[in-house]
Amino acid sequence: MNKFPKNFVWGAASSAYQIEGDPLADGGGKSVWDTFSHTPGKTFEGNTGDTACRSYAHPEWDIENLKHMGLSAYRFSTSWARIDPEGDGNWNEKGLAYYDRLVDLCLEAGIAPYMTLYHWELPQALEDRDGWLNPETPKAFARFAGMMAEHFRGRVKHYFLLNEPQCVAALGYGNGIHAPGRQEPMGKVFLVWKHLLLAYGLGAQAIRAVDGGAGIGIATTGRLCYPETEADIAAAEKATFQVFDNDWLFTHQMALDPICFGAFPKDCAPGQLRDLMAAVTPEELEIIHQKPDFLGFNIYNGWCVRESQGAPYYFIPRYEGFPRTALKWPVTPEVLDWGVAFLWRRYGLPCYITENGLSCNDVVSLDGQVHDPNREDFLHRYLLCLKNTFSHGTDLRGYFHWSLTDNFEWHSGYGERFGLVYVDFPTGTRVYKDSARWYAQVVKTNGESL
Ligand code: GCO
Repeated sequence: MNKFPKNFVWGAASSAYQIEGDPLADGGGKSVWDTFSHTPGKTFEGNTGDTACRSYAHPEWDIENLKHMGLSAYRFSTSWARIDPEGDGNWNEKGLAYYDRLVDLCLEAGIAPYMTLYHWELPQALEDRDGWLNPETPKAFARFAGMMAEHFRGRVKHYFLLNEPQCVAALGYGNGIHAPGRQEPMGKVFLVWKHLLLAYGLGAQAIRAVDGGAGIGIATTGRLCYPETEADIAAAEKATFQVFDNDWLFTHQMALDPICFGAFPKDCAPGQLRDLMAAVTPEELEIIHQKPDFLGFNIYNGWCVRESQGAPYYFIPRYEGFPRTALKWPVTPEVLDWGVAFLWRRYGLPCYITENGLSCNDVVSLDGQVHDPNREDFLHRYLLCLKNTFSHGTDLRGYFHWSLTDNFEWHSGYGERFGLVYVDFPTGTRVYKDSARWYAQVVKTNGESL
C-alpha cells in the first residue's frame, strides 16, 4: 500500500500580485499587471490587484490561515516591481521589508518559506524597454535574484526562480490575454522564451554565487498524459513529450530539457521551431544549463492516451458532460499519478507539486459556512492518485495546493475562487471553507485519512 513519505511537505501556494494589494505603497513600482489590469476590457469586470486579499497590509492573516491547517510550507512570490521599481537595481527597502516580515512570520510559525522570484511581476519600467524581448531583462532579473538570495541567506532555502514561463511567453506575448497583452509572431515569442530561460540560468548562477546552500528550482506547466490502461503507458509517455510546431510552448520539456540537459527536445518535426531552437548558441545554452536542485510542477489536468495502430498514440476525446471545474477545466486525477511519474523518469530530480487545485463557485451559505464539496472530492481523487505515484519510484517531496485563499485570478479577476480560504473582497473577511478542514485532516495524518 503506497504511503506519503514521513517528511512529506504539505503546503499551499499564492503569488504577490494575486494576494497582496497596495502594489504602489511605500515606493512600490508599477508592474505590467498594474498596467494591464487598469486597461479597460482586459480583466473580468475591470478587476485589479489594487486591494486583492490585503496581504501586504496583513501578512499575519496568511500565516494564521496556514497555521490553522497545520501546513508546514508556504509557496509565495516576491514582487520584482515592488522591490525594484525601475528594474535598475535601486532597491526599495520598504518593499523588501514586507518580505522580511513575511519570511520571519513563516519561520516563527515553523512554516518553511518557498520563494518564487518571478510570478509575472515584471516592472513596467522594463516592459517600457521591450520587456522580455530585451536581452538586458534576463540580466536585470539575475541582479534581483542575487540580491534576494544574499538578503534572505539562512532564512530561505528554496527558490523557484520562475513560475510558468509558458504562460509569460504564450499569454503575455503570444495571444495577449495576460500582461503585457502583446500579440507577437512565433519568432518573437521564441525570443521571449529564450530570454526567460536565460533569466533562469543567470539567476541560478547569481544565487549560487552568494548562497551555496540555497535550493534552486523552477515551476513549469504543460501537457501531461496518462494511459487508458497499463498497455498504453509507453504511448502516454511519448504523447507527453512530443513537441509540435503548433504546440510547443505549453510543454514542460521545452523549459526543462535545456535547463537540465543543456539541449532542446530532439523529437521535433522539421519546421520553424526546429530552426529557432537551432539558432540558440552553445554559449546561451551553457548559461541556461544550470541543473536545478528540485523541480516544481503546476498540474491541473491531463490527457488520457491509448496506444493506436498506425499513429504513435491517440488522445482519447472527453465524453460529453465530462467532469469539469467552474473554469471548465477537466477533472483528471490520474495525471497526478502517471504525469508526475513521466516527469520523474525524464529528469530524475526531486520534485514538488507546486500547484494543483480548482476554482469553484463558492459562496458563504446561510449558515455562515462555505461548503465546497466539489473541492473536497477533487482533492480526494487527486491526492489518492498522487499517493500512487510513489509506486513508480517518483521522488516527490511535497504538495502545494493552489491556492491558500481566493485571490485575483489574472484576466478572470475575482470571478474564479481557487482558495481553501474564502475571501470577502469588499471587507477582507476570510472564512475557512469545508475543504480547509478536510485538507487539514489529510495533512495531520500525512495522507492516511485519504
Ligand atoms: C497559473 C498560475 C496561478 C494561477 C492558477 C490558476 O498556473 O496560471 O501559476 O497564478 O492563478 O494556476 O489558474
